[in-house]
Amino acid sequence: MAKLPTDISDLVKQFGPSLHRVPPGGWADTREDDKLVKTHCCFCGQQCGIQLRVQNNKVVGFEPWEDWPFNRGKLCPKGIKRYMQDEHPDRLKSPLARVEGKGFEPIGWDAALDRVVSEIKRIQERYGKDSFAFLTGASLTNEKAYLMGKFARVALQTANIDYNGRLCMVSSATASKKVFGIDRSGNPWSDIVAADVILVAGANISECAPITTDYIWRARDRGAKLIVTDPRMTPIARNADLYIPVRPGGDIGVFNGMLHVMIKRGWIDREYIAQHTTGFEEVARAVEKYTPEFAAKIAGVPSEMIIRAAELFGPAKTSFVLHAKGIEHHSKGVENCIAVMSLVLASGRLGREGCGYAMITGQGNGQGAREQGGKCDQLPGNRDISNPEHRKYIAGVWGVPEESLPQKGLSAIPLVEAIHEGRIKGLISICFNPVVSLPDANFTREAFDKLEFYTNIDFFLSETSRYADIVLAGSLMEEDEGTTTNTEGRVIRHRKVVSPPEGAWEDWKIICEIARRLGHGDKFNYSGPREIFDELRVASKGGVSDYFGMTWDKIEKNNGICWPCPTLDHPGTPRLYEGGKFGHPDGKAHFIPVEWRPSAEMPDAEYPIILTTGRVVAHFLSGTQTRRIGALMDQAPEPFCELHPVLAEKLGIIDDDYVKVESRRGSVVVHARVVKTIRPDTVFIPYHWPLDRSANNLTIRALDPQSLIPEYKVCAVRVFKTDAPDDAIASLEVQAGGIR
Ligand SMILES: Nc1nc2c(c(=O)[nH]1)N[C@H]1C(S)=C(S)[C@@H](COP(=O)(O)OP(=O)(O)OC[C@H]3O[C@@H](n4cnc5c(=O)[nH]c(N)nc54)[C@H](O)[C@@H]3O)O[C@H]1N2
Ligand SMILES: Nc1nc2c(c(=O)[nH]1)N[C@H]1C(S)=C(S)[C@@H](COP(=O)(O)OP(=O)(O)OC[C@H]3O[C@@H](n4cnc5c(=O)[nH]c(N)nc54)[C@H](O)[C@@H]3O)O[C@H]1N2
Ligand code: SF4
Ligand SMILES: [Mo]
Repeated sequence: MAKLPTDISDLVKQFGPSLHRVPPGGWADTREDDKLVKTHCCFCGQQCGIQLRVQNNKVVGFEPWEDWPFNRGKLCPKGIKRYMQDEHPDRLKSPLARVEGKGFEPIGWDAALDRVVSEIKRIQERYGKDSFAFLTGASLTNEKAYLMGKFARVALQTANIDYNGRLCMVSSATASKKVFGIDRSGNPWSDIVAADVILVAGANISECAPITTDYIWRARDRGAKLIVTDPRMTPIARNADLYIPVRPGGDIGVFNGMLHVMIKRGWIDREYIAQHTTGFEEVARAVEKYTPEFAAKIAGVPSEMIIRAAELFGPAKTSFVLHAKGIEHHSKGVENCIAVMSLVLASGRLGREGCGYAMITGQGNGQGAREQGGKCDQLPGNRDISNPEHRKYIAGVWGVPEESLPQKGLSAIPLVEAIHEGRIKGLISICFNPVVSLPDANFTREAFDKLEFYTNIDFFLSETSRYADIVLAGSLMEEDEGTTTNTEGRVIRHRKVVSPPEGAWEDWKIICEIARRLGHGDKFNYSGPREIFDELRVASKGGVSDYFGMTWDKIEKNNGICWPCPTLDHPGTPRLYEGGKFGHPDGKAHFIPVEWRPSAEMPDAEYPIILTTGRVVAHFLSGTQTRRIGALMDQAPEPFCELHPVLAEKLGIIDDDYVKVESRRGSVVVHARVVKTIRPDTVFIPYHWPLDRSANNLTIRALDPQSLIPEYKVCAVRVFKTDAPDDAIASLEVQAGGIR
């Protein structure tokens, strides 16, 4: 037997010096056609820096980008595996046309675009401009998001444009505007590290904002206390000083109860409140009845927990609140956010180091996309489409008469309802997979079946693309250049890493070409995203989210710039509300009283269990991208139903059994996962899967009346043990996208 080496130098002798001889400049320089490009992850709102490895115009791997300040080289499993999308065999490399009885067949661009344009014209002439709608997405760069808003209003002239951020950021955005006058997280993430107490409300930080975990750990290293509210003991909750297993929909109990105790014990900043806010007395009156005992009944937790939360948060010197969908995906999502914002405001701890709040941005450009005009009620610069002054300004930038700009149209769910009712006949969509992601999926599928014409721009054939008459082959993030605005409100540069494969086009080119064929070429005559950005800067000038003082070069030189940045010599604004200056015309923050009310569908004798839905770390949103990556599917191959051993025993279910989960709208059959980390009155299913495994077969189309976000986090279900579905394996294969 060969003698084993006893130290490293022996190893080197045995295997040769190449083991540790790195060529000058690193391995990347060993081949001329091999380079690393510094850019950002395409997935979540953390927008981590990453280096993509390119060989022969192909993305073949990645390296960490350790100098990018936000994530300092760290990545989550999705960031690590994202490069596997690029050369995926499912990648669309040509437009496709539906041929009756045959499925899809590739067709040329000219024929595809001709068909799209003639159908838009036919439907709009026959049924009116608004009968053709547009759904866009927040994974698009700022440049593309801006272009989509302009395209809908100038080329399609439809009021009915909305975006998938409607399912995501609108409750926090509405609340933040109402309370602080600005729709953005208040602070840079570095402020989390300097906080003495951190309250995480309804956010599965470790799985959904994984890099934020590192900021919280760094605060913990300084001795910071952590409070987490979530019906499930998520990984971050396991490390909390106080974990509050709130009943889904019960958060106002926790927040109003905490404020009640804070007022009683004198843990509020009366001077700050007097100087910088309005409306506190009304809120104080409203929370008077939220004694810990009363609040505890609403929250479904012991009153001691609410008192303890107030004791930790109330007297702290510095504090930070982070919230996400757990409190936002409700028919009272806006009120939930307002209630937690009241805690921040009453403490007077915001607008300075270690003091503030963040609504964690979900999608990669969740922040920027809504600012640039993808929402039915907004024009670029976070302007209001109903405000005559705002309309006039944007009409001027676009060179069209103000009267030609459509008014506010339908938001995403009412838009799909209008399709179902036959009021909307045609649809174009980009960067949105509603058949998987909208609530009440059976209803959504019926609606898409009714469209006279539907075209979709994607780089994979998504479940929604399957309803299209024409599918247009668009581009991946790394196949184009532009900017996104991360969860801190920081605008960052995405590099063009490779060109789209032959036969696919950059998204912006597709849209500009459709606009040209519709007769609006003069307004869409761009040489590329840089030129679009320059127009966007002007369009945002003077708006709340002012990008005018940014250029791509300046953004790059500064590792990103936070808006507002009104002039070229302005450094940007990482921290809002310094010195107690808020976004409302009176310069103050506005307290707003909120009362708890039940969710739209509460459990009853027929459907006695609460279903809540959400995510797992390995998959992204509707899964179109991550279900195609074998390494991520290995980590999370299929959905499951999490339930507590007490509930499982009552239902005669053991771990790994197949269970049928049924609501008034539909059902799914999935494996049971019996865990002690969930409330016994609640079950949880992640929603990244389609068809018979889709959590959205079960969810309800109830909306928050202000933000119009769906209530994904509460509906009533029943659960029982069942046999394996006949096609369990086949169905998994379909869901993986066919080919891995
Ligand atoms: N891995 C992964 N990361 C992602 C995404 C992804 O798809 N996958 N998507 C990105 C996007 S777009 C978004 S919006 C974010 C979402 O990020 P999160 O909001 O953190 O994720 P969710 O899983 O939707 O919900 C968070 C938690 O809310 C809890 N919850 C449910 N009901 C309630 C309630 O009534 N009150 C409270 N307090 N908590 C409740 C759930 O148990 C869950 O743990 O993640 C982003 N990051
Ligand atoms: N039950 C339940 N449902 C939910 C949620 C929940 O918690 N529970 N969460 C909701 C939330 S927060 C969100 S954000 C939504 C998300 O829901 P969707 O927005 O529908 O999900 P995505 O998977 O992002 O869909 C985007 C599609 O666009 C494509 N795409 C991505 N980037 C680009 C691009 O740059 N160009 C082009 N042309 N195409 C692109 C992808 O391939 C994919 O097919 O889901 C919502 N649905
Ligand atoms: S998915 Fe989010 S946390 Fe993960 S690497 Fe990408 S940007 Fe970072
Ligand atoms: Mo989201």
